[in-house]
Amino acid sequence: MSGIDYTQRIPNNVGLGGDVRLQRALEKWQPSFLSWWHDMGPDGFQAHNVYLRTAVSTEPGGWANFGHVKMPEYRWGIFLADAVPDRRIAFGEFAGAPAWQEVPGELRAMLRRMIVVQADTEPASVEQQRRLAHSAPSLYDMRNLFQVNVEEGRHLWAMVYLLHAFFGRDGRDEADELLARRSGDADKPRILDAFNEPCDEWLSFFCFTMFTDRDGKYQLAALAESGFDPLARTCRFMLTEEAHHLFVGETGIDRVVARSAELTRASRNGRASELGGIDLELIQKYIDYWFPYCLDLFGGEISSNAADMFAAGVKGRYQEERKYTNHSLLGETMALTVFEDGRLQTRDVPARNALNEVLRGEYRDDCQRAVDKWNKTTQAEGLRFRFSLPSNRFFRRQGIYADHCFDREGNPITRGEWERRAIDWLPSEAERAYVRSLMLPVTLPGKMANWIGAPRKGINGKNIDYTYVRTA
Ligand code: BYC
Ligand code: FE
Ligand code: FE
Repeated sequence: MSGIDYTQRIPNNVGLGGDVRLQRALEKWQPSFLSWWHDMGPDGFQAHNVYLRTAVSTEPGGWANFGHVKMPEYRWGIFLADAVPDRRIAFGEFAGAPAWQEVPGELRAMLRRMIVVQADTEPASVEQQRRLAHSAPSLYDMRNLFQVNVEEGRHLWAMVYLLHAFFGRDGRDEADELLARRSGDADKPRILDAFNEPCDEWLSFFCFTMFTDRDGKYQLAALAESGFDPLARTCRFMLTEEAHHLFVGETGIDRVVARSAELTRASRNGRASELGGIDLELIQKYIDYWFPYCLDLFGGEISSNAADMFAAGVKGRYQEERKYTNHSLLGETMALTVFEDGRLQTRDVPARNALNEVLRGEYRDDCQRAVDKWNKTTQAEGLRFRFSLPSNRFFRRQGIYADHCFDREGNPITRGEWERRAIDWLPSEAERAYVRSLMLPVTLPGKMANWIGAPRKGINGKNIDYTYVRTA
């Protein structure tokens, strides 16, 4: 056991080399992680050399070391963003007190639950994406998929570090459970709904990294405000990696839009599918499918959990310290649109109970910014087609709208009407089958599948036709 150079094998800035208890816990968990990665990580490409970025330190540039590696040999590290000297809790009942370096006893269950929910999404996404490489539209895209996958693996490590280092026996049990649940499994599913949805073709992958990883950004940012300092610092570091995942999703969709627009113009009937592309209307349907799933990830519009977490100083708002001045919210209210007595009406809710909705609002604005960009792309192609986001009430399965039916604009409709019209809004089986039929692998360096445009540039200064993935 001793004699292992921990800085080499598990790059870290948490003093792993000098912490025998933590070493023991991680040494037990690591083989299970590797066997999970082997079984549930990218299928069929474990022996390939992939041009990946590895974080080896938190120094400037240290988190972005590039080189070809085999994924099972990736050095999954444990990093906290630099400590803020004399950091204070910024919000809630304990505002002004020194940030916690250990878990306060009375907040133990709440913090553990939160860390487990966050942790669970990381391996879940790898499982959802495990077969995608077989149909990658280019080597560039395949590499980006693998980059996202290994980093979600590292995010799991980051959360498991917290469980092992701060939660004793039950933390270790939770860490084991994280490798036992499986995305989409009937008996042991992942915790949150969107992480049990299949993601088996690339249009869904781009929607996932655009919309689902973006939920990750906002949740991580809210946890980066936490009074529990190790959690805050872990999340701050994870956010540096997350930016690339969001880039993959946003520009991925933009490249599909650009190609679809080009094919639409070239076609005789004004449809990209005539020339083997994806119709713009169908891209909109995929957005309308994934976006509501991701709105669900923010939890209920009215939530006592959210109120408790804010009061306890465990989970703040997006940029709590920078953007807000009132960090208590006691006595404040927020107006929400609710569906009661058969109609939409406005109701004032205690502000702390509406915090999921506040975060969801920030998220929606960010998604709208991306939609506006895609619309610049269709406009530049001279097309009138414009994308939009559906109402926050459309197609929800969590929160106050979940038990009612609404059309895409958010107007209440009957269940019968929903069943008749859903097919106009969401991808049909035939449309999904069509998208899947386009997903033929393209592995010649620099070449792109017909349904997607080329990226503007390659990775880390390399050309687009660089061999980002190669056989050993
Ligand atoms: N599916 O009070 P409520 C990422 C449960 S993504 C299933 O309304 P709360 C990533 C809820 O647990 C970021 N269940 O909600 C992205 C609660 O159950 P209990 C992940 C759901 O608790 C891509 C009950 O319903 N991080 O990192 O205020 C790739 C009532 O809930 C769902 C986090 O989520 C759902 N969608 O908020 C890789 C941060 N929604 O407690 C990675 C940590 C709600 O009654 N999590 N429920 O048994 C949280 O902050 C909160 O738990 C939630 C829910 C925002 C998820
Ligand atoms: Fe992640
Ligand atoms: Fe991510």
